[in-house]
Amino acid sequence: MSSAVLSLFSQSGISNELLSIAEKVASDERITSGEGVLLFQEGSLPFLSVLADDVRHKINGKQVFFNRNIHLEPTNICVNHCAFCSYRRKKGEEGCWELGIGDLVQMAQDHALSGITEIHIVGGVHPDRDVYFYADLLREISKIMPGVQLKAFTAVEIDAMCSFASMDIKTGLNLLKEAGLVSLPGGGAEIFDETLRSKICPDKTGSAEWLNIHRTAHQLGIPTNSTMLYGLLEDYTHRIDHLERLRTLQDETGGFNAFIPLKFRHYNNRFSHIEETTTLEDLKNYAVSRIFLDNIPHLKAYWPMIGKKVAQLSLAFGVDDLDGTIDDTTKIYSMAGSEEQSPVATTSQLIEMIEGAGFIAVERDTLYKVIRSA
Ligand code: V47
Ligand code: SF4
Repeated sequence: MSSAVLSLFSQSGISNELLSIAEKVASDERITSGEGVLLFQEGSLPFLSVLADDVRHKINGKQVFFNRNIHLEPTNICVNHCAFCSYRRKKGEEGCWELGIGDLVQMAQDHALSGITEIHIVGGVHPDRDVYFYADLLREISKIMPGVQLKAFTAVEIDAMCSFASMDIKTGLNLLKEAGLVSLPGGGAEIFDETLRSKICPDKTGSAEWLNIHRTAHQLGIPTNSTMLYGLLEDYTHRIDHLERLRTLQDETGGFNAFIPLKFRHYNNRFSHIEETTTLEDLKNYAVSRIFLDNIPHLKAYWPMIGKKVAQLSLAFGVDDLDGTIDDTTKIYSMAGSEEQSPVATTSQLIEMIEGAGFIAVERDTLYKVIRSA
């Protein structure tokens, strides 16, 4: 951020506190939790956009990443009862599914010629499926698609599948790594504040254990993503507390590739009475996340959750990654009411979204190795 921009800020009548945050960001100084909360409370959208763009520029320049991927969702049968979930079903209930290894391998095979570089695998916590089952699944997919990277299983699924096999997390992650696991997705983090967590997902893996599973993955050389579910009961101090816990772990391990804010979608779940956040709030949340998480390289707008239009807008608020082509292979967000009811994006659509916003489109693999830059 140039000194001209800083002097414009100082002439614009913003408070000394906000000006001091802008100066810190300009000189690569980390902001405190209190300053993060203040940005949420008092930062105007144009102000936040300038600061977030400054941070994204220093880390990623004008590059915006995307990849070619599909999702596999082995089952929506789940032992947990997260109150925000529109997707979970009980065994035998209408609308439940449980796909076997053969079905899932066939679904992967159906995309073998489409040029995908990643398969993202997440689902419910099925009571009868342990880490050996999922290692077999990874092994079978790797056999037929050896060049495709497998980003699979939230920390919540890892926790349960290892415990069902009476295996510790480190041994379980090593088994999955040997079977082809390349990275963990960021799901299951929800909101780390323990009081809120007990209200929205009481039986899920706790916050400390979620962080510990990611720490163990990083120590084993498995990079991971991170998420935050927002727009559900929390206030700004809870969001900053969540970001602070991620920033602290990242200082320790450096293993997080990306942070993905997940907007609460309210269709057909136990929190349907809660209004969804506004687009303004979503953009503010991207910007403050970018400014606060100075040590996580990528900020992703997951378009099947937020919609393509807002995903494109978010590029002006620090976002540098739009995720992938998806090819209509995920149901989590369509079942929760996203405007993207059959999420598909061609590579040319993603490139148009990125270039249309004035950035350079870069196709990446799961680990952010550049495949192709426009
Ligand atoms: O953990 C479930 C969230 C997550 C709702 O790592 C909901 O690249 C909002 O983590 N409203 C799973 N959110 C999805 C996920 C993810 C998605 C895309 C990319 C990556 C990545 C990770 O979905 C769950 C939960 O936080 N979720 N229901 C809902 N109604
Ligand atoms: Fe199960 Fe995941 Fe839904 Fe929670 S969010 S009920 S863990 S499928």
